Amino acid sequence: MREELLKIKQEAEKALAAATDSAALEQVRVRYLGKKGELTKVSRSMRDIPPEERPVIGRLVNEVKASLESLLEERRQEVERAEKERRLGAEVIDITLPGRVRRPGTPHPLRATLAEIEDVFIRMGFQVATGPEVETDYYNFEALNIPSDHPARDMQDSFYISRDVLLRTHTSPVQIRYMQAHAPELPVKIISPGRVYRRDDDPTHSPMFYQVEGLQVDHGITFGDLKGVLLAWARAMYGEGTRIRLRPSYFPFTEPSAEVDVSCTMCGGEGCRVCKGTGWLEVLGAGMVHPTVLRNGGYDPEKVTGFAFGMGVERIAMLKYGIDDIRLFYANDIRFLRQFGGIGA
Ligand code: FA5
Repeated sequence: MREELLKIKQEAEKALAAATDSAALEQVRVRYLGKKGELTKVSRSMRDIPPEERPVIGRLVNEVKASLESLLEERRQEVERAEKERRLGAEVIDITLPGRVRRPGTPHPLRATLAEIEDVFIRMGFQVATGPEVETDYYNFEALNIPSDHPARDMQDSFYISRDVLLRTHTSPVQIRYMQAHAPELPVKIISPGRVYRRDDDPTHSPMFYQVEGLQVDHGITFGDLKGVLLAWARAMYGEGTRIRLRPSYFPFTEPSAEVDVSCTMCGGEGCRVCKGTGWLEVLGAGMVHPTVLRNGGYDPEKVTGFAFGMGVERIAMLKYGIDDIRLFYANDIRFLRQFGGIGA
């Protein structure tokens, strides 16, 4: 029995010395000190030996057990230290790597363009007014001198909610709403930015887009005032050398009416691909407020005159940034959006 115990002790010591990781150590522990391990087996067979030898063998079993346990603990500490060193050695920390920077958001190019447009007009003394996107037929068409059988309605194919309610096709209804709310106050001098909707969908036309309306009504407002305001805006927006050109056009709510072109922002008027060789880019519609519209707004066209204009914000942003597809504004592609301003760009 004694020999057997010493043999177990020697074997276990050898196995402990040979184990080089925690898993191997655990195997050795189970094999010799576990519930079904070699030492336990010896303790169990105590009843087979003569009673007088039991205390001696019992003590020896306990000694072997204590010695193996303390050796196991020693080895465990050594092995864990070695394992930790191996891990640290394999894990190379490069302290020269740049940190992970959290990118701040950037303003959306349309928001940035809108803010710039608003800024220029605010500096010229215009106030910002808004109106609803869900509009009545009366404000969107009738009050603007576009009766239901008027062919001009075809140019603004609309989304109807009911027979008399629709998503507004332009920001011009704000002209009427504002005048009705403020007549007979003078001057009326507002811009009105906002979303508008049409049944359009191609690389340069979106079903939802932004416009900025402008309206100035006062005693003695002339076409010259309109031209001066638009020229000042174009120069603030696109640079001092910018020129504008007005071409006769037609809108039911202005008379006379004009399409306003800006000298090409890409070639400066020489003629290029963007302006299709003409040197000019069409950016907005404008004109002198029609007497009927003034009357519908609550003003006397015999006493006051006014001008109005409406510009497409996407168009202006596309020209400013050289963007050739309007759908990029709404696709939410972070690679596109990150290119505009901000620290994260
Ligand atoms: C109007 O909407 C008039 N209300 C503008 C106006 C106001 C004229 C006041 C006179 C006085 P028009 O339909 O041309 O006009 O649209 C104005 C601008 O909106 C266009 O020059 C264009 O830049 C933009 N636009 C029109 N349809 C779309 C579309 N589907 N997607 C993007 N921009 C558009």
